[in-house]
Amino acid sequence: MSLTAKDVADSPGSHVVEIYAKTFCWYCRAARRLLDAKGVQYHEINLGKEPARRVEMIERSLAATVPQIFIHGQCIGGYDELKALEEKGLLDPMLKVG
Ligand SMILES: N[C@@H](CCC(=O)N[C@@H](CS)C(=O)NCC(=O)O)C(=O)O
Repeated sequence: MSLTAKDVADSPGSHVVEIYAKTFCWYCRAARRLLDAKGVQYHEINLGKEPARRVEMIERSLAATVPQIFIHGQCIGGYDELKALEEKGLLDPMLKVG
């Protein structure tokens, strides 16, 4: 099986913000809402549509709950951690680091 350009573009670590999520998940919705309110773009991996990528999420985050959020390829945790970073004023600096 050969990789498409989309496969490469969507490969792990290729977006500044990545979220592994499910459609019917309160914490996923809250995370999207926080990022949307800040105007932050993110790449979402919907495990409902791509269930095989759950293994990838667990390997990268060492966690099995959704959402799992990555910034510059580094796992920051779920919604609670995202919200805590925002409340401490640490999220914006993390998003800017190249
Ligand atoms: N503290 C976590 C809670 C995440 C959580 O409990 N997510 C639920 C879905 S809303 C979950 O993953 N449940 C297990 C599953 O769906 O496999 C966070 O802030 O993200």
